[in-house]
Amino acid sequence: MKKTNVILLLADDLGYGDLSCYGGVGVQTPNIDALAENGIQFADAYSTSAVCTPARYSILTGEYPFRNPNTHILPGNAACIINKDKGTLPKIFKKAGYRTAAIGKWHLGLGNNDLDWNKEITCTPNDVGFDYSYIFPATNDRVPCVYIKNRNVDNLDPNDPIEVSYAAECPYDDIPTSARNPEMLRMIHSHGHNNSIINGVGRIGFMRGGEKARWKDEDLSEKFLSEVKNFISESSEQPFFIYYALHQPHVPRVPNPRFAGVSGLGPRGDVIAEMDDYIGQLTAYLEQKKLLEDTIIIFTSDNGPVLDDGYRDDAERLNKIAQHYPAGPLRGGKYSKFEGGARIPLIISHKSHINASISHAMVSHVDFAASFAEMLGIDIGDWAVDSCNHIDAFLGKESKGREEIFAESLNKGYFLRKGKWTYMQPSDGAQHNYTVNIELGNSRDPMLYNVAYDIGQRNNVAELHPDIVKQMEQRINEILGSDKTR
Ligand code: NG6
Ligand code: CA
Repeated sequence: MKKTNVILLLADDLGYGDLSCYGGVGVQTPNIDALAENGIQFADAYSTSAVCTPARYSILTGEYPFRNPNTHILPGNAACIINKDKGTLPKIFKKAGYRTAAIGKWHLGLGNNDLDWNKEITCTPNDVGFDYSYIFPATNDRVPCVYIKNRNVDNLDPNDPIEVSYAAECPYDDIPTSARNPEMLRMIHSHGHNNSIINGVGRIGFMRGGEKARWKDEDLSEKFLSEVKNFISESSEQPFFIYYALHQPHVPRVPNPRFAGVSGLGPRGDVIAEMDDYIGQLTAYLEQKKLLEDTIIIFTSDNGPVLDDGYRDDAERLNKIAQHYPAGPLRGGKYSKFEGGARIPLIISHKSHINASISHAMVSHVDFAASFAEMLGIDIGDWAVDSCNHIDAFLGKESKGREEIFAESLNKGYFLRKGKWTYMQPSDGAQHNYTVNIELGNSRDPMLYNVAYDIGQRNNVAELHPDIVKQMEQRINEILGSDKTR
């Protein structure tokens, strides 16, 4: 019998309160809700970081981000931070005979410090365990705004080579920038995002050339889904694993015109509706191919939500009017050490195999590697040193997950959850980031919350429980000083 296919859908900056099945007010995500109707919806699932690159690093390697000093938000021309000989999630699937693909956002770097966009790229997803890849390099707000197919920029005209720079000043005097050509902008930045103008939107970084290869934000969803469908249709002989990294609702939020205005929440709500629609199309395609019952679909997000992440797209005002709180009941959001930073939605769906339920098992993205290895009967040896097998919790056969959750905020502040307690290490640094309007969870005093009944982290009870504070602090240091936690 052919093994069960796995599709891992990873949204970008989608919050714990952004789905209707998670109780999100003012949003409708019927297709994602339908996944939950055939699956387990996790209430206590976490990524390992409140920002993207480190969170994705853990999903793919089964390691906490602190083990790799390069796990910070990468520029679009960064080198690949996953070593070629590292054990990875896709390699586990490959060992078990799967075809593997990475489609969508990458943001883990490309090349080996030798990146030339006009040549074959020496390190791409294809070097870390994927048979096929169709990605954009970093984020949708960072240059270069092109697709990479396996090892090359797709649709590159050799007579129009690409140059990319992340210098503070624009090194090219013949390209449009937000400073020089504000008349070309159709979306105004609130912070950053004032370098190259691509498709009417200011980006981070400068890019010259590659006109024909540039994506249109409006077309990203269609392009990625068609790549996913092609990969599925070419995989009839073998089971497949697809890492499908959606770009929504990360900024800039530019939906296809079909979705403009549909949500009433402005572009952020519209791109969530767009994402949901494409997930519905994916499910319909699997059903049509008679593959839905042979495919585990995982839906999750890399980190918590943000409203104003650098463009004036009216998200704050419209969400407030609709009383839509992207982080749901959680405090903080993207970048933060509060729960809103790394507690994320997670749904694992497998039609006809899983009875729908809500799970309170504590689970972490870092465990995908060891858990799927167990499911596939693969010995991971000394790979994925922080990844533990919780496949039964993931598939709803067990109500208990991990003993502890360990994750980091933007500037590598750490928090540890054990049972009902979430402890946040003291740190210097701003308490509030006023540009994104998020509480960062930095405090010179230790913070301890009983999240079982104070999910919104309103009562810091550290002073009442010095013994627990001490144990939690010790455990964080033990983890940070260890070679492995598995
Ligand atoms: C920040 C960007 C933000 C976003 C983030 C990465 C500015 C002012 N802000 O530096 O817009 O791109 O990086 O997001 O440039 S992530 O989800 O990929 O981690
Ligand atoms: Ca993200």
